[in-house]
Amino acid sequence: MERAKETIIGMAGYHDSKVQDLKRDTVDGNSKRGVITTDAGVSVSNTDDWLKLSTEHRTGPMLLEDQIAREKIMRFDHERIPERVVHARGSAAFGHFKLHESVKDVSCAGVLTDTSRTTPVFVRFSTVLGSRGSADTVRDVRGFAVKFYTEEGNWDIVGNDIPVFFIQDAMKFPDVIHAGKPEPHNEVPQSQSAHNNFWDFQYLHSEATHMFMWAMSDRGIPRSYRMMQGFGVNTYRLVNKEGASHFVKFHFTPTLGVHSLVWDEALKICGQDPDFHRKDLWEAIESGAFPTWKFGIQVLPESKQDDFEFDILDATKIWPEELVPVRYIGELQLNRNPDEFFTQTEQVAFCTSHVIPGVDFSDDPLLQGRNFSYFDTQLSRLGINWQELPINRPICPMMNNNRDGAMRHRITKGTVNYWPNRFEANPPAKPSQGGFVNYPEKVDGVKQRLRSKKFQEHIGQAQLFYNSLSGHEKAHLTNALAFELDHCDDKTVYTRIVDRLTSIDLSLAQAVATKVGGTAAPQEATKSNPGHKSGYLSQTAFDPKEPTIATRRIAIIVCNGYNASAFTTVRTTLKDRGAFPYVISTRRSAIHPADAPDISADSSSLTPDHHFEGMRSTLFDAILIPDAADISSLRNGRVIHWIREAFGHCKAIGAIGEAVALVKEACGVQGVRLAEKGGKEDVVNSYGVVTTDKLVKEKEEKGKGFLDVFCEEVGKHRCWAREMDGLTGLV
Ligand code: HDE
Repeated sequence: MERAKETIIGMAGYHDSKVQDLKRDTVDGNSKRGVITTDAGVSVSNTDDWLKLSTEHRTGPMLLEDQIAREKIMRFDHERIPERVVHARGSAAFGHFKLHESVKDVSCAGVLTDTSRTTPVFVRFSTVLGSRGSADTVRDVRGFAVKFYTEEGNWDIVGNDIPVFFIQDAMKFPDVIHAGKPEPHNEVPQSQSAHNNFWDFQYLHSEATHMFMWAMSDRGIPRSYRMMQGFGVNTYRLVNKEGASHFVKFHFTPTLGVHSLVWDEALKICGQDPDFHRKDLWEAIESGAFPTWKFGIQVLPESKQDDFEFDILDATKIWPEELVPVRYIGELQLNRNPDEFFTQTEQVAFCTSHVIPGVDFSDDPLLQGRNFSYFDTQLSRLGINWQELPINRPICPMMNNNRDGAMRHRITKGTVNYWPNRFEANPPAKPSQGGFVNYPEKVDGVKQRLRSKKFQEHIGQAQLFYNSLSGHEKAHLTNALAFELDHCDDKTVYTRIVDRLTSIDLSLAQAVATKVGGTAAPQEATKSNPGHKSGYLSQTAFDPKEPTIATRRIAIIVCNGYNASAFTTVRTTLKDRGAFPYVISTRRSAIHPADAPDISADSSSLTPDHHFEGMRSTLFDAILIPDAADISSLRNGRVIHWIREAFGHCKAIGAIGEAVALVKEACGVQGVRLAEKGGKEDVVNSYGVVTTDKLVKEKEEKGKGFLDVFCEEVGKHRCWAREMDGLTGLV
């Protein structure tokens, strides 16, 4: 009862309740009001020179008695904590969850039934294998961990961007991670699955087949955290007010669609901008383009548990949406960047065991092990009192008799720290008061180390996934396997994987074998691919109904003598439609339009955002080159490479007037048509290369012009036909 009262008080301006909570521990590091002090609060007059025995002419030995210098150095010496054993590299943001449709038929959780609530969240995205300082765009699974600060306590969905996992039983986790992490003798390679040990493990565990197909698909190299799906992966349980239980899987689907980089681009970005995803998330939120996901559940009544070919508790299997549709019931939005990386993104600690009344566990053997592991790992990473840290503590009142331990900082007044006590202080809550009650599952079995029969089939859903991909996705997957196995120099490893591929799809196996070696001959044991498909596995299934250019990074290439009116129309239109346009030129000092070539005329100059050497085409989604009188100043190897590379990565390219000739020089391959001077067509769109002789103002204004066609191409993410028709030289 007490708790309910406090909860309501704490809920004033509810959507900000976690913000209010964090304020208690937040100070302004940029403030000019105070002076610098020691940790004990004593003002300090010098933080630059260690106390020493010196004269004006000679510097003498330093004194150990300088407690100010010692404190500064000692604090620094101990700044690091162990990085996460997996998912070490990540970035996070605050936001909220809004429920649109109550699911009180299946759960009594407030966050899933009360549509008037706005629940604060903190979401951390991550790669799995790399160290904290590794690059963002490596091929890997991405973590998608959501902490809901609900009125009934914290609920964590610790998910991934891929809906299945490599293994079925948690006890295998150390093996799969050891095999994937850098090899033990030389700590090579960093954040890569392209090595002998990873693939050795994959072969020796045929249960991993489905997941490695996902990891090798475009899902392994997302364009942005904002453009990935999130999946709870494990099967959980929802329990309603009447105590009835349903099995459930959780889904987050991005409203911007699901999009990926191309491999050549991902590789290059690892060097050109290792923080690419981190910055992308940060910048989108700073500019007010808040990433959103639809939140959905797949629900199955207990009575249907045995109705499928697969075991619904097997985390290497999806529940195909044709069999169990997703019910979209809410929306997740990220809208605030953290104030400090360490105390928030690094110290946040997720636990699958953090559930709230109305959500419970299933007997999924991966989930059960995870429930132990996450709690356990926080002890070595953050210490026993990790749940007290500001980012981890709940927004609702918290009270129990857990006390002491290193770095305890909460001060609990009173004379008793046990239950029951003579004061009846802090009694357990009755179920009617919201006390958590475990679902009274009836269990019947023999105590033994065994997985049930349906866990033994491992190929069917790998085939379902492969068959459901579009042509370009299949080509990417084939190339990814060929890349990875090329990095395995142990013949046993790559020939075995080719063998495994023959049991999925013979033509896939043959294509990979041709590149890496091994024999993809149909064997007796080879399963024929029955060709079944699902409509929800290809990334293209999630393309937004209305293609959008919102948050797309578009490079506008300009040079001295640019056409000011064309440039202004282009930049304004792109901005108005939500894109992030950047002006790129040969230098970052002022350039001048054709009608104001006077270098001293500051008012008519433009300061580009970057020059060609500072950026690369890989860091943009599309390129647009407005008309310019002096286009020949862009005719050099670097600029030609910029445009040519964007063409190779299937990006939309737009050119106006004189710039068309430049595009022709860079990517005028046979098959790509371009606008001709004085030609009949106003706008030519050929393989996503959109060209026009000149920008016709009325057409642009009425919405049928060059910019509409260009934006439509950008909205499609990439022009895959370019690759599939062999124009890029990359497939
Ligand atoms: Fe994790 N995992 N995991 N994992 N996992 C960790 O917990 C573990 C698994 C996932 O941003 C660790 O706090 C076991 C599946 C994410 O802080 C650790 C098993 C899925 C994150 C751990 C799995 C995940 C982790 C390391 C097999 C997708 C990052 C640091 C049974 C559904 C959370 C930490 C963050 C982190 C154990 C399998 C997702 C060691 C034993 C399946 C997103 O506890």
